[in-house]
Amino acid sequence: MKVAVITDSTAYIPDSDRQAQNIHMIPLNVVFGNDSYQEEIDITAAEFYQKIKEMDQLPKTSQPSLGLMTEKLTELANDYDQAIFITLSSGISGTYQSVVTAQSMVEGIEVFPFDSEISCMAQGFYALEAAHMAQNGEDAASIMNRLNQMKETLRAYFMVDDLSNLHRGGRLNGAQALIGSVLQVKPILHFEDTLIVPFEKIRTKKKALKRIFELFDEDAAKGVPIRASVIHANREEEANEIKQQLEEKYDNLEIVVSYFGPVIGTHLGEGALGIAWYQQ
Ligand code: MYR
Repeated sequence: MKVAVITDSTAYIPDSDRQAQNIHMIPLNVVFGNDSYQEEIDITAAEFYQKIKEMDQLPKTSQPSLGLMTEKLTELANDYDQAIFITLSSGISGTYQSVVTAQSMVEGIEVFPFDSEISCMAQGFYALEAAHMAQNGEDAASIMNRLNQMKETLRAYFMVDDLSNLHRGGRLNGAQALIGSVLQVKPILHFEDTLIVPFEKIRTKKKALKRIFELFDEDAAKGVPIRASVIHANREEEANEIKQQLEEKYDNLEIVVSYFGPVIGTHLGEGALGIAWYQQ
């Protein structure tokens, strides 16, 4: 069985790693007025954060077209028997549902949609693991089993500088818990049942980060091997410092810095920061 691994662009796996691991990618779009850009292809994260400083109107985002998906899957059918398609959370984008639709439209390849119920490098962890297993000759069923097993320990917490982008884009659930103080608090956010919800209401970014460290410690202190990512929206220096701090504290940790690219950055805004991890 030859298994292809595809993920959407919001996993933000750098192109060189995608090439090296043979991970296929379908881009989501970021739309400025009448101009639509396929992220990671037409626009980089750095260009995006520069562009939003120059524009007075915020961009919008859209999922990949069904046509693009069926075209890609049809192309993969030439070389592969099965395809695992790992998407961002079905609660924040229609991408997963489109894969489910595309699955019945293509012939010659068995498609396995996987709802990561998260996004960014946390989603990337699933794609990297799937690619590693596919290279070792595992079939789609055993890869799907492993991905579901990973879900049990995968955790991600993040915070934004300003909640209004998330709120405006309709991606913040349970916002009533924050009413009265929406713009003053720095809540820690996380995913619950595919949706973004506040995890804890905290007043300052410093305290929120300290709390995320405590949550991380609940798992890392057990001594089990942890794979993690610090994810930032144009805050690379800060992300590198956090990575270094965690590396100095734990020797059971494999950690990388990753980023919130254009599509996710549209909803979180510049300055967002998060940590995602799972027990290997
Ligand atoms: C679309 O237009 O289909 C894409 C919508 C993307 C919404 C993104 C909301 C923020 C996600 C934060 C992920 C944090 C992961 C650690």
